[in-house]
Amino acid sequence: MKKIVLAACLVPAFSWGADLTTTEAFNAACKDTPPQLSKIKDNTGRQLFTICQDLKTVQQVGKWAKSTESKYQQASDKDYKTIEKEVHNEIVYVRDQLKQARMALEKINLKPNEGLRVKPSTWQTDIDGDGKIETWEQYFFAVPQRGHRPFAIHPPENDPEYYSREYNLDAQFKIDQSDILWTLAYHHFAEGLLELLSAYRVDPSKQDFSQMIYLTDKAAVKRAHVAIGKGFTTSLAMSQSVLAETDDDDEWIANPSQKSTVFPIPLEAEDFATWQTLLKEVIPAWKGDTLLVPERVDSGALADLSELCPKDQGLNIEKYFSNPHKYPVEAFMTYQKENRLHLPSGCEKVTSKKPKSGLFDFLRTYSNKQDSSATPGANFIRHLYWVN
Ligand SMILES: [Ca+2]
Ligand SMILES: [Ca+2]
Repeated sequence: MKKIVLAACLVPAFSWGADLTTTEAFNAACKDTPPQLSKIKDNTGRQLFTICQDLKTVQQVGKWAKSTESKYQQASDKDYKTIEKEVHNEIVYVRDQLKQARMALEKINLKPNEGLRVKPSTWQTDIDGDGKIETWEQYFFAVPQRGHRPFAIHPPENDPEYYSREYNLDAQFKIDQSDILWTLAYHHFAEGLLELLSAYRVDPSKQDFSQMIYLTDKAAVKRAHVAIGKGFTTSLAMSQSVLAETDDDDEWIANPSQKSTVFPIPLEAEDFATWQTLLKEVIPAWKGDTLLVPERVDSGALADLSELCPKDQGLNIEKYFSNPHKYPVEAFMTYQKENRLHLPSGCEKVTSKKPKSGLFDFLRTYSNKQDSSATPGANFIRHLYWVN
């Protein structure tokens, strides 16, 4: 979440020269930025709009989470319907807010020197609306130290020493078009995920567990498919844009020859190659141009996917999203019976026009490489959350 939020809030600026490198500039900028995207006419304003719009979303979620936490802990079974509705409404709200920021980002095409200089550790605000800025709020947007680290998720820390040790509190950089694409890809993914969540509702009073989660908005599933697809193509365009950069000027995400960067994960040429190869498999599979036919494997995460569809068929992801299950849990519940996920609406015969995707081949080769040695590029997928 923090990752998406940082991505979301990455874009700032003042055409009159006030960069977002102090808390005062940040607060003033978000106070002055018009809330309507239609009133904004230039790239500086759009960068600013995105960052302030995402800040507002983060604050709304923070406040909502704080106000509902104790209420939900005390809730009884009969309150469940109300809670379910409130959570659904919050998902829809956040989706619509993110959409505004995404639309601003899509309009940005930065020329040299139009990008803002930003220092995220100075973006300090009261996120949960209790009138205080606690340590976790102070450093919510701060950038972790650059270096290789294991992936970890933990609740926000409130210890100032943790931030001085693990974070680069001096990190600042100048936004360029690659960074806009980096941020945009996260917005597409987040919007797609929220579209998907918004499409389903939960009815715990259902006796049949497999029907507890049910589809109510088929069009939202389609929109989710489109948004996530745009996330993949934007991510590929971003990797190409980063590799094409020849300057080395206070970078955010950087190619191997750029040394002036505060991006938390160092990326080598092999990482870019792995990333692009992966996306070049994922994009046609996502669009339904290739079909997913898992390799038979004996162990590991892919073993459970040995079969998605009947013999000689593969999963067409696009088709599945166009005609999604009314009760998605059923797909898993029938797994025991059919010995594969129950995805009849997405299965299709493999033909020369709809060939088998190379995605599972790639993933198997990749995971073998990762097991056998510390090959450069082999750790890349672990860092995907930083490069979307
Ligand atoms: Ca607070
Ligand atoms: Ca750059």
